[in-house]
Amino acid sequence: MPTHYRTCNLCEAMCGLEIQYEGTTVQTIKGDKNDPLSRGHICPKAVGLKDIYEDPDRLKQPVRRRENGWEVISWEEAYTEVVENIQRIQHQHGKNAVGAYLGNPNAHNVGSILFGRNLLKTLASQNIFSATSADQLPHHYVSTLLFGHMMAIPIPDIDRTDFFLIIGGNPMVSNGSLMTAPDFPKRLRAIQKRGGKVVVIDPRRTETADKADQYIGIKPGHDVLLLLGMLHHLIEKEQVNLRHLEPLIVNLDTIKEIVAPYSSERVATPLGIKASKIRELATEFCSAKSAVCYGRLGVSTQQFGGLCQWLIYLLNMLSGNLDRAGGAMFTQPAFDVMGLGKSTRLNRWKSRVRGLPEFGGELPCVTMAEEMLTEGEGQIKAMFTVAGNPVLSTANGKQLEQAFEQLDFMVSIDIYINETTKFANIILPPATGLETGQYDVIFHQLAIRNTAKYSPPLFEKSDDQRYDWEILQTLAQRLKGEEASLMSPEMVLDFTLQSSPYQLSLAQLKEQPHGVDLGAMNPCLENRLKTKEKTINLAPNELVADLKRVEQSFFNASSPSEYPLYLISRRQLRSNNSWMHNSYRLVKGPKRCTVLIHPNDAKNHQIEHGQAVNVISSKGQIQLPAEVSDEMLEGVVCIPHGWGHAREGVQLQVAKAHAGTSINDLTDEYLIDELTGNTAFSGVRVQLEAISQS
Ligand SMILES: Nc1nc2c(c(=O)[nH]1)N[C@H]1C(S)=C(S)[C@@H](COP(=O)(O)OP(=O)(O)OC[C@H]3O[C@@H](n4cnc5c(=O)[nH]c(N)nc54)[C@H](O)[C@@H]3O)O[C@H]1N2
Ligand SMILES: Nc1nc2c(c(=O)[nH]1)N[C@H]1C(S)=C(S)[C@@H](COP(=O)(O)OP(=O)(O)OC[C@H]3O[C@@H](n4cnc5c(=O)[nH]c(N)nc54)[C@H](O)[C@@H]3O)O[C@H]1N2
Ligand code: SF4
Ligand SMILES: [Mo]
Repeated sequence: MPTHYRTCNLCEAMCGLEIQYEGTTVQTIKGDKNDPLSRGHICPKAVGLKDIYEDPDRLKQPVRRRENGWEVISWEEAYTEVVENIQRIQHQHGKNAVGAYLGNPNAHNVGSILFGRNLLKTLASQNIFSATSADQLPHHYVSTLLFGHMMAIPIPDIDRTDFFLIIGGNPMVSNGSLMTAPDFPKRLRAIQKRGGKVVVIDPRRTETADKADQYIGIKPGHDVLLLLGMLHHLIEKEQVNLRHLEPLIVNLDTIKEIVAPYSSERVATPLGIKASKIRELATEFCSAKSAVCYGRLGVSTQQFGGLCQWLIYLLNMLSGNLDRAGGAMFTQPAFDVMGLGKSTRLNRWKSRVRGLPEFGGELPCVTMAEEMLTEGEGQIKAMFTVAGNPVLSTANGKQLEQAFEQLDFMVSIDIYINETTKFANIILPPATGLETGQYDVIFHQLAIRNTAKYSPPLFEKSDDQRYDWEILQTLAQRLKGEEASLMSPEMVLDFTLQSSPYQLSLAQLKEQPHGVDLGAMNPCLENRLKTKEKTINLAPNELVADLKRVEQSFFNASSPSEYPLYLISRRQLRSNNSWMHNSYRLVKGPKRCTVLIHPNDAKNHQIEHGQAVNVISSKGQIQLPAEVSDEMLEGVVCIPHGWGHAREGVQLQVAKAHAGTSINDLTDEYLIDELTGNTAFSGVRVQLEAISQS
């Protein structure tokens, strides 16, 4: 049977796959043992690639919404209708009247990464949104202020570290994020085998915490206090050790001043973690041979996301662990996105209704619905959604449904008729997954080891299908009235790879189907620093000023809330955000869309394991089964995101039969990190109500 090797494009882990197939049928999908990064690891989602390829609900031709249902139309008809409507609305209401939302799969798609910007440039709208501001915007923000580029994100060197401090990440399930680390379970064990230590800080004793050496429970949104307390101890004990960063560092004295009020004793009370424990953690971190603090989704999607990432960068820098083996390091990928553009720009405009700041050409996605619903000049009248499902993925999805419903025109580039795309007038479906060529432009940049790999399409797309990049290019060209360009992603890839220091070519990569190993990360800070002055300002004004919110939130008396519990989210091994629940083998088994409740909270509310409960926030309420579990910190409940497929008009047969409910019907578009505008999914206040069993 013929065998095909490729990289899985579903999550950030970039696992190498070995696929056996006959004709156009996939027989088996296994891990590729010869992939230098993933070394044979895969997760249960990999077989989802076969299910997506074969999915009868997947769209292959454009469709138009009519009063009595969807009709298949030709590409020509679809493009013409889209271009006419977008131009009509631009002429009537101006460029800002056309908005766009870009979802997560764009980051996994080489064509969309290389060609998607052309459409955005053509639209020239200030109303561009993406999943970035429901996810990792705080990382980009802090990287821009400290290192001069949104992609200058230091990656934990977990293959060499002696102390791995994980705050708000669950890589045993997520397989790592802003840390492409396939085969995380083995890599974690390897740290322990070589005598290192892994510590997890999380409101839930997660799958990662279970495998760690130490777990510390924390109240959602309180991490900023822990980090300030740790830095305070580090500075007080004169453990600052800048090593080779010394000549580059500016404003260390300011850091000493601003951290001074946050002794472990002072932060301990609002934080709910003993002062001695905070000091111990700081001491262990500083005295380890090498150490790295890694903060991910749980400390990004919360009210102090920007501050948390800043303090984490500081902890790594001041303890001498930035740009050093076993610490936080910069990658040197063969395709270097930092080499392409200018340094990142921010704050060039503000959102019209709420005045939240732009970052890298985008506005926070929490402002999207209000920009559609609030009348006045600059109101959004038409939207593109590209590989995104914001109705399930962004805060207050119900409001977004109302907003999409009343648009003048909407286009979705997507493979499904789902909770978001059902509102589109026209859906343009791309070829996807096994039908595409792949080079992970973004995730090689964020990987714990430098490697390069190109995967050709396994199956040819049909003549009547289009790639994402072809759709994006065609729309951009027709909106501009230009001739079609002859460039393809492969051409850009080849050119860029050849001009990299590794001097690779696409042809060479094609000869190495398992990928090419370019070695461990190396110290390279001076090359990666993109600030104008070539220095690192430890204390940018924006970040320093934001500390006043810490004082207001934690050190002023607050009144008790009518919503006594905190809500957080969770990821599940067999889910991928909102869009893979149409694969039967990924959804079968016991119901997974449950609310986890600590036994004491369950007792207080007279809730039994398995009982249906209402979870209520100021934005709405949802009903789901309770799962009583001591893995929760008392006072915190937890619901997975990406469920809620029972909405009318969704054409996903399997997902509808395993619908669940959407956590984002509870989350609040006004609960944000005010500094960056990132959504705060963590820490939404809720109450529970047992539903009596009849
Ligand atoms: N409460 C809560 N909400 C969250 C999170 C959380 O932890 N808690 N996590 C947040 C995070 S980290 C993220 S990244 C966002 C994700 O938010 P989104 O990116 O908006 O949502 P996805 O579920 O990834 O939706 C992906 C869409 O792309 C389509 N698609 C899949 N493959 C392709 C393709 O090849 N081409 C095209 N054009 N379309 C394709 C799918 O059908 C689906 O409609 O959700 C965020 N929302
Ligand atoms: N199986 C699977 N894998 C995925 C995805 C998926 O949907 N399914 N999605 C992919 C995407 S888009 C992303 S961005 C990555 C994300 O990858 P991770 O960052 O690992 O994300 P999560 O697994 O959501 O882990 C976040 C953790 O933060 C904790 N947390 C919540 N609030 C707080 C808080 O206030 N403080 C602290 N300290 N912790 C908190 C949660 O309990 C959770 O354990 O995963 C990717 N991988
Ligand atoms: S961990 Fe991610 S990249 Fe690896 S097989 Fe699973 S979904 Fe694919
Ligand atoms: Mo994400």
